[in-house]
Amino acid sequence: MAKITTLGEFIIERQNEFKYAKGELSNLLSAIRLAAKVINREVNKAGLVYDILGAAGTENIQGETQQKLDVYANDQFIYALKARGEACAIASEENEDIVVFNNETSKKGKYIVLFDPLDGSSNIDVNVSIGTIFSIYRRLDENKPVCIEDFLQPGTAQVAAGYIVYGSSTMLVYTTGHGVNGFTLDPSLGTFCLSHPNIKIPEDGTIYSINEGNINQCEEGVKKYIAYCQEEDKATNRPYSGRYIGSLVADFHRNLLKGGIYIYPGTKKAPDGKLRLLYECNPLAFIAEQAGGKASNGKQRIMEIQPTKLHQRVPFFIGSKNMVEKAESFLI
Ligand code: AHM
Ligand code: MG
Repeated sequence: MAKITTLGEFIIERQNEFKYAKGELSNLLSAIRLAAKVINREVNKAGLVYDILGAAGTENIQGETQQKLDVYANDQFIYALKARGEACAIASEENEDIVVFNNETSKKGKYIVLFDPLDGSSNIDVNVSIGTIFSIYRRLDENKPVCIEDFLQPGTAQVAAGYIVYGSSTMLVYTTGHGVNGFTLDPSLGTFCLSHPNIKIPEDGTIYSINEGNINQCEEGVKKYIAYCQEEDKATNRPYSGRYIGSLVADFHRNLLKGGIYIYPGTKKAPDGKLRLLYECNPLAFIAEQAGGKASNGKQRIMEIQPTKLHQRVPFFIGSKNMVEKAESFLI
């Protein structure tokens, strides 16, 4: 039988790659994987337990209806991170402001964590893949109370980032800046096992992912790039295939493994697009770059954007290096 490497073993094996205290990252990731397993358990019951389905009757600060599972997943992340003491505060898509942990174990925590606890949650009720995205930073000054500035660091300052995709199987993919590795949850063991070591995104791909319903709302450059994707040209394998699940994590994950580009551009109605820089775009950009891909807002590298607010949105072009560069060449 082939030797299984669990996520826990892998983290310990690779902890020398982490430039700060070794156990800290291990504790943080251990909190995240525990929350992921608990969320996975609930996500898997979504079709069975009728009262998990449907709206919780509350709205998050962006005016979107929260699903019960969004709230549940958010709580699980907060409980797990608070219990370990490495994180002193978090920010989440589901909370308007940062949440500071004032318990004794967490006060001195050196890290802050941003996450989207359940992304693509409109897909929950229809049994389509959803995901969790997380991003970890070192706080700026341990001797000062944690504040919003700790969260407004550019993506280049991330110390680790990852996502969990709850799909036909559940996978956790993460990076600490030394490549990207993927782990599949073995439900019989309840353990994430290394299944995708050292993931590299193909430099070129043949998949484009965009909500084409919005195409008339997009700037000319985006329209022209999509027309380019659809054009016939044998030499460059065009037309490309359009694939859009409507769950960022799942769309990104497919393109990461197969090669492709995901685009959520600015539109007339929403010039900055829909996706949030801090807990959706930056973590996936870190993973894409570590896998050899690219992420941009069309003009600038995502990870170099200086954030100005917690829930900032940004146009997003991510995936295979040559595809992102080609898309950028159409934008003025
Ligand atoms: P959410 O964070 O409210 O779930 O929204 C983010 C999701 C992404 O997962 C997905 O790619 C996108 O919204 C789909 O949006 P649209 O329906 O406008 O194409
Ligand atoms: Mg989201």
